[in-house]
Amino acid sequence: MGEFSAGKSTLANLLLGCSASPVMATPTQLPPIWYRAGQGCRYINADNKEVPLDFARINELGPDDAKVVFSHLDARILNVAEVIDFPGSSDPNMNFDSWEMLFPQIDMVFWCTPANQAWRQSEAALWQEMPEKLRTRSALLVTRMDQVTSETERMRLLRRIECEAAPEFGSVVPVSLVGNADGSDGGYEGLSGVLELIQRWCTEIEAEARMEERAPLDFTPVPRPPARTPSRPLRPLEPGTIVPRRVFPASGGRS
Ligand SMILES: Nc1nc2c(ncn2[C@@H]2O[C@H](COP(=O)(O)OP(=O)(O)O)[C@@H](O)[C@H]2O)c(=O)[nH]1
Ligand SMILES: [Mg+2]
Repeated sequence: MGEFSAGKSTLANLLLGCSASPVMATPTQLPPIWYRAGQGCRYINADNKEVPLDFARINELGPDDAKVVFSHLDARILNVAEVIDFPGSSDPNMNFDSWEMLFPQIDMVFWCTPANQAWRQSEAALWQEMPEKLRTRSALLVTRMDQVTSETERMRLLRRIECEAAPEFGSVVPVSLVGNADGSDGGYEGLSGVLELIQRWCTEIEAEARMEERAPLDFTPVPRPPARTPSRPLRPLEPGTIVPRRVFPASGGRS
């Protein structure tokens, strides 16, 4: 998630290991694209019906045509986590209702903010409105760090983000999503940090799912077998039938 041109599709492609998501130079109004393992592509139209789609023609979908596009791919990451590439949150034509429809399905969020205009008021305002469940496992990725050339500028930017945005996220990761052949981390600053977060959160989510699978505690009383009733009714005892051992009749006494 994030605003236009923040690097969302570039990140999706890096995670998927292919150029699946259209990386755009101009604002477009693509619907959320949900990548899943397998083959084929379809979208959910305004009437909630599934319609087959030739992914190459995704640009032809108008903003109100599709609530979400499901694109099935053969990518390693999709065996552990599905990836949703959201449209820019700053798009005035954005259909927020179709976003909200997806929220219950989302386990972790990477919010991309570009270093040159990082964490604008509009982003902060929208993030505040996100449900708590989405914010629990979330990271702010400060993209385009390769374009911040001076160390002073870098320190100043990250200090500001630390104050203004870090408390709202689980993590803040400065990243560069365009490769730099001689750089460490495969040239993509911060990418290994993103992969570690995904791995850690997947492990947590699996552990939570296992706990939920366990039989719930049941506090209803366990039924007891019925009390044994004598086969014939007991006769009432005659007085004096039972003499306590240590009590002797007053007349006789012990010799
Ligand atoms: N230099 C640099 N360019 C980036 C980075 N991330 C994205 N871009 C470029 O920003 C443009 C928009 O990226 P895109 O992924 O389409 O942004 P989206 O609108 O958030 O999906 C593309 O030209 C990308 O190559 C980055 O970390 N560094
Ligand atoms: Mg995009």
